[in-house]
Amino acid sequence: MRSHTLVIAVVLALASACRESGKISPSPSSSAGNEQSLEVLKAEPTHAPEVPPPTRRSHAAKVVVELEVREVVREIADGVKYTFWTFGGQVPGRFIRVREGDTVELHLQNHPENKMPHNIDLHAVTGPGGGATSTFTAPGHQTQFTFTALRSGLYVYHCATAPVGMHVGNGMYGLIYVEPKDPLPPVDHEYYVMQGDFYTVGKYREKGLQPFDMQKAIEENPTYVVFNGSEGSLIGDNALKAKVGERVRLFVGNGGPNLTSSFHLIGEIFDRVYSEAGTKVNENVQTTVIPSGGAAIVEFTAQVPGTYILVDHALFRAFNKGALGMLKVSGPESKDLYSGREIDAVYLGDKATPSTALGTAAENEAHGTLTKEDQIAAGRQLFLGTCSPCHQTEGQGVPNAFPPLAGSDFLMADKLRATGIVLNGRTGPVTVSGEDFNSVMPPQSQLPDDDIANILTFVRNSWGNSGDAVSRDEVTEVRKKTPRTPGAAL
Ligand code: HEC
Ligand SMILES: [Cu+2]
Repeated sequence: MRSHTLVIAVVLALASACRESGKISPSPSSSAGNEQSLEVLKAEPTHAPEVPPPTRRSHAAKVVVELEVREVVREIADGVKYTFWTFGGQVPGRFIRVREGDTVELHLQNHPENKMPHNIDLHAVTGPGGGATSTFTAPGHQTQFTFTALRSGLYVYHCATAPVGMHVGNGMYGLIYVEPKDPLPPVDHEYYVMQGDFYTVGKYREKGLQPFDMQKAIEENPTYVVFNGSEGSLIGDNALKAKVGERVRLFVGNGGPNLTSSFHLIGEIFDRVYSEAGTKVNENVQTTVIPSGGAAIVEFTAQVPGTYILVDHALFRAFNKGALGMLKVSGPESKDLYSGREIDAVYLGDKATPSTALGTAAENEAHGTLTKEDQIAAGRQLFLGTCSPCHQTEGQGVPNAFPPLAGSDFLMADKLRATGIVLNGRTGPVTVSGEDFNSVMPPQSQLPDDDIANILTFVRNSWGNSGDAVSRDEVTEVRKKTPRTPGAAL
């Protein structure tokens, strides 16, 4: 079986070696390089999660790579904007693919609208600074240097302009893959995923344009840890896709600037991992460590249909800072391998049903046009992620354990008291619509004030409840007046 597959792989590789790659096209450029006789090609680096196709070359070439630095405002989470510094307009930077032995002529362009100087250090370079010293580039300027890709592997590149941590922390990193002369076997899908940690002045999911927080960065206390530059980058319609039986290769990088990733795909085992993106293969790995400024290549075959969740298995990063993505596998069930139904909601929370409600509510609040309907829509999504595990999706609660919110006289009697319960939790006997409970609700004060206002507006206007909206200002007031219980978030 194994050798059979191998034979097919070799035949495919040989066949494709005879074809020209669609993504790399010849270029007339003939600037300085080591060997004038080399064929000159222009690389077409891709945005994540796409990966350029294999070079399908059996000889070295001179590859011209152009990277344009852009400083752009984009969403890091629903309704939360951030000024990213990027190689190519998105985080992570564009994926560059060359072949071992290639001469790479790298052009770095710093867009005239940018405010900062930038440069590039590619870990694939052998030479001082990895190119950084040759590429210091002011806005509106362009620099270039040439290197030989001596060693195969998947390498991080990043900006190395002072303050280096800040340039990297704003998203200035990407991956360059130097294909080995003897290439990896072809697979059905190759994807590009890169983790990064971000530091904002506002707390997690606090809306609006959020400035970089130098102190949090120095303390290595990120507000966001995300794949591919935002919380939503691999969620819902943006999920990675594969069919049952298909082989998947993930090129995974970690830009940092601070955290090491415990990269894990819930419900899969990586049957092959090139740990630290080196040449050695490890087999049957559950979670692979990816250091800041490092990478890994992981491979597996999709066998059971459903939604698989990519996480940093340092789990507060996944569930409270955004380090969560999806791979959707479609195709026939194989009950012998897995009997059950989909269990998305357990891990996905409010990501299970992606919506733009949070962004819309934030936008309308900023413009002073927030309606009760906006709040209810945003609150519905947040409730799923935050409250429904205990109070249940229809607010019906669980007898003797979790009191109902549906038709709750206790909830509706006093909205500021209810706000205080969400912020500070509650413990001790309580009677809700004639039923007695005596348990513990943990404080939810990690949520920003507008999110709490939206959740309360939703629960107070759902499942038979009807009441007025709760405003962000009311939540802010209650937060100020009531001290946090020990251990709760501020
Ligand atoms: C980990 C489980 C858990 C989570 C999560 C949780 N609660 Fe509760 N909640 C409880 C328990 C248990 C009680 C009863 C506490 C007691 O006995 O004093 C309660 C009580 C309440 C009450 C007062 C009683 C009632 O039913 O009216 C309200 C209001 C409430 N929760 C709202 C929320 C909201 C809104 C969220 C989401 C932001 C939430 N809770 C998240 C467990 C939870
Ligand atoms: Cu920079």
